[in-house]
Amino acid sequence: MTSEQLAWKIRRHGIEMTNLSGGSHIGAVLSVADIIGMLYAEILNFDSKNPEWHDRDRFILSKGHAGASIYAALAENGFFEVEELKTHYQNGSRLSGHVSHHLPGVDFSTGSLGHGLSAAAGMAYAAKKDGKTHKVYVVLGDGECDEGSVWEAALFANHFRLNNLVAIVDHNHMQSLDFNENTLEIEDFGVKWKAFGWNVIEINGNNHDELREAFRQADENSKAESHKPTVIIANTIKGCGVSFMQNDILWHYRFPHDGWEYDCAVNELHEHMPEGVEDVYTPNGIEKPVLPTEQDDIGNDHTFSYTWNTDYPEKMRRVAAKPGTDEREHRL
Ligand SMILES: Cc1ncc(C[n+]2csc(CCOP(=O)(O)OP(=O)(O)O)c2C)c(N)n1
Ligand SMILES: [Mg+2]
Repeated sequence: MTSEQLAWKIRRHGIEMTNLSGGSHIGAVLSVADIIGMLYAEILNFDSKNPEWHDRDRFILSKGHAGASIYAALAENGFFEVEELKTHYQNGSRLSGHVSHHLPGVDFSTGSLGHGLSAAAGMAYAAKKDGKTHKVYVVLGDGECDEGSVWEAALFANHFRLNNLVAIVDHNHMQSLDFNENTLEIEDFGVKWKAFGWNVIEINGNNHDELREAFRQADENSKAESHKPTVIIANTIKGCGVSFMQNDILWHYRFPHDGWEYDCAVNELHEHMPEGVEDVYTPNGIEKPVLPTEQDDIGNDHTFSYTWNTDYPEKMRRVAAKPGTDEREHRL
């Protein structure tokens, strides 16, 4: 499966899983889908039939609230049945809302932000001590980088020259309740990582060519004399792939409800479905989608009151009338 196909499947599963469960964090799942798609399609060394294989690359999704993304990637790679994804967030399910290491293929439980880089640095340190050549990859949220423990781990990784460690920051400029710049100023982000001794690569994290090239460069870096760890600052769009969820803080916690929210999200994904992909839930999209009305609270950026009441209902009618139209916008 290509990285684009896997990223699309992660998005489609994410919509279904959050719709079925009433679970949160779909914006965070859509934001990170391309990064996870690339990692599981092309970068990580693993064996789904032998998840404990000692020489596998280690992976930690430190922004563990986006657990649906990793569950989808693991199921699509044969760690467990795709059917089990429907149990996400249900009582007794192995697929808890936040990432659980009780699942095959998961190396570390996350959800309490700020711990993944420390654990990854420890794994990378241990691998070096043991003379092992596998790598350690960790994905962090940018809001998560407000946690002091992230920077302590960053110092540690540089001090011990952990060139077998690659951190990827999903830099969508948002956290749970607001934009990062309104919460705690963290720019100039790349300069900060560099000052902590890391190689820094900055890319568009929703672009697969740029992601592929960044991981290739990170691999080159790991062989360089300096022995520095590498961070990939992946500039992304929170909610990427569903226009009315993009850059709207509402979709950090809200799930796609039955009706126009679910129908329009599915049909928007279908407009950009890569060749060779099958949608196991709605193979042809939704033929007669419920559309939003003027009264529906849609397409509104809920961060600022002056950005509410945008023209999404009208926009969606146009998209429905003209398949293939891409009306996505980037806030920045
Ligand atoms: C230690 C801790 N504090 C608070 C939370 C609640 N929380 C869940 S997601 C989130 C926002 C995270 O933002 P970011 O890291 O930027 O991730 P994004 O969803 O934007 O990808 C917060 C504060 C948490 N999970 N852990
Ligand atoms: Mg964020």
